[in-house]
Amino acid sequence: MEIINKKILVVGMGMTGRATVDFLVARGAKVFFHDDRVSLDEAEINGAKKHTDGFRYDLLIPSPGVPPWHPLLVEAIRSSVLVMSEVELAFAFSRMPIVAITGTNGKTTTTSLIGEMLQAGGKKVFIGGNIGNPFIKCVSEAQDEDFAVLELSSFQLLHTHHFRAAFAVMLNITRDHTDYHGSLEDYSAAKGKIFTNQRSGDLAIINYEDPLARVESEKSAGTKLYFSSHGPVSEGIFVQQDRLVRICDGNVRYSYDATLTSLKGAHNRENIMASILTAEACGIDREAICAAIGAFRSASHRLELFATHNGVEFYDDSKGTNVDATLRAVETFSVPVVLLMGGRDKDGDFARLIPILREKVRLLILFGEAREIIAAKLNSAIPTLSFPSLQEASRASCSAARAGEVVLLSPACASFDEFANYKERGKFFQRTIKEICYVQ
Ligand code: UMA
Repeated sequence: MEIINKKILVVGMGMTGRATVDFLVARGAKVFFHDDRVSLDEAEINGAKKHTDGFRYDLLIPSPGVPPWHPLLVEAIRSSVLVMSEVELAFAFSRMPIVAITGTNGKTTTTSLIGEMLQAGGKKVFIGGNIGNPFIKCVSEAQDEDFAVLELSSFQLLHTHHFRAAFAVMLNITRDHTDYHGSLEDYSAAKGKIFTNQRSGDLAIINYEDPLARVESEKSAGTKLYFSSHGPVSEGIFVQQDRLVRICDGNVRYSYDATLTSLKGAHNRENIMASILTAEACGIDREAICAAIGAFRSASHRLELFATHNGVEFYDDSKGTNVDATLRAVETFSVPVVLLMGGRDKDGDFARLIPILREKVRLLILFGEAREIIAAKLNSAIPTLSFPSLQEASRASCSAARAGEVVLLSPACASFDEFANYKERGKFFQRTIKEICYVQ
């Protein structure tokens, strides 16, 4: 791809936009930037000039968080200007096989675990993408890694054209980000782009139990392997009691011990199975795979047990930003739960939670902008308290929880009404709970 002297507009000056500007400026492009943040008043950032209305450019690169209905994107597409994501740009310059992971939930855990399995098997890897390390940084450097392992969001896949993953993992597709994509169908189609350019010889790894994942995988011309937490698959891996049973050429070949892991929940078994299939395909032996599973610890803000006080366990699942994630988090507990849910709604189908809330949750504490929307959709299904802020909700959870119960923050909503991102929300929750429990 030729970029010298090309006029390129980069929209959004967050982590992705800045890394993209650095890459393009270093390669001789004429780079311009736009950001809607009013506080950002620099005329130039890292060699890119501020974009002015009416300016004509050859290529537009939107940051992942910039929605497809942003006026600059709409105008670019109307005037037939090429729009591509930073992932597509990086792909054009990449030289190593790509392992790409997408799905509504479990992406970060699976990406990290695959990365650790490959490292345990002696491979050098770049781990990046939505996990918080833009892919473009990888192609800006020496590219001496054996694999690039990329967590990809629907936002990053939407504006890809030629992007091709030698190994593509689809964990699950449930309703999320409809405020951005417009509909579940468009969200699903964006995720499905992970398969679009796969060729024979490439590998697609798919959750057999997820109907949308299977539909999208039809876009792949590669070999298909399946994982299932319910029953046998024709090729791949499935759960049978405490074993993960590997099926090759239609026959049981060997199995892995499913109890090796410290990760909780059926959803994490799915993440582990997807990782095993990927690591095996990348040439990693079973010993290294098992060592990585045993050593792996869940990342911060994902069902993270961070405090125990007066017999109550406190979990931070701030990364649970959609209904399905919250459902999976609540499912993992066998003791009564005091659940904190709320934030900014993304058109969540909260009514889906009613059966699991009735079964597992003794008290629901709603907070933030979405609290009334959620309450209306749940229609008084279980005892509920409601507060404007997470701070008030956290205090109420401490007073209400009894010994032997769990307090769980799993918001099913975005954090942006009160916080910059889910990490800040999780840190705030942990700090608040610790202050109440230990300092009071
Ligand atoms: N901006 C605009 N106009 C808009 C939207 C944003 O100008 O309409 C500007 C903002 O003012 C800001 C910049 O764009 O200056 C932010 O860009 P961004 O939101 O794309 O954020 P980045 O810092 O580039 O981070 C992005 C991903 N963010 C999103 O997808 C929202 C990060 O994923 C990712 O780690 C990073 O790229 C590196 O690849 C975060 C995320 O929340 C963790 N992802 C979603 C999720 O996991 O559910 C998809």
